[in-house]
Amino acid sequence: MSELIVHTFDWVPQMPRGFVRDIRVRWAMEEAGMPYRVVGVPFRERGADHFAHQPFGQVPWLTDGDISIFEAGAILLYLAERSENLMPKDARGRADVIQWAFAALNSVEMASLPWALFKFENDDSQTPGKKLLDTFLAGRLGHMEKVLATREWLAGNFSIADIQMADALRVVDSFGGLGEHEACKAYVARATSRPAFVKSHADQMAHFAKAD
Ligand SMILES: N[C@@H](CCC(=O)N[C@@H](CS)C(=O)NCC(=O)O)C(=O)O
Repeated sequence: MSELIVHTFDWVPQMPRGFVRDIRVRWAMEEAGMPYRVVGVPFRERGADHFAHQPFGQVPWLTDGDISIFEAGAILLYLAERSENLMPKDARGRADVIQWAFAALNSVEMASLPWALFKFENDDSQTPGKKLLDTFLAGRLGHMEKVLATREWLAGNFSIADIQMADALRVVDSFGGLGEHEACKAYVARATSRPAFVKSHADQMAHFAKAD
């Protein structure tokens, strides 16, 4: 493996700090004990080189020598192939992690992110569209509550599935949106008290503060 470099913005406004997606990549590499470096790319002026690595002009992307990979979920899978701290090697264990990693993105975050975007905008309107979103999220949380009431981590040991699921739920929790879902709240607290998360979060906050 060559040097792992995670690319994130050189600066972002206060609001998304602590939630910028490079945190998932940092968290995974910290859990795996993989050495890495963080490179900041311009937030305001996104050039052709940025789009060559990340076609939506977003962050993060990871480089590993001449391999460049975008989408936090894809990056986590890429890293997980290299560390059993992130995903087991056996077929059953891998399948379990992969299904939950996708569920985090495509079943839970699909509801939690749009819900959180309204919160980021301080929009507590009760339009029919917003009510639909509240109901959509409540449904997903209800199912996750049952799952998380019976297990510590989603797929046996802690894995990339937990990084994604905990991060997708954490943003809801930060706005008090987990409500009475005690198992979801306990899961987020458990995941975010891991030293790898604590360090990643502190490092991301310091990275953006440096450019203020
Ligand atoms: N699906 C992408 C989403 C990445 C994403 O939303 N990145 C945000 C930062 S958290 C971003 O770059 N926002 C700037 C923009 O969309 O212009 C991933 O998971 O990597």
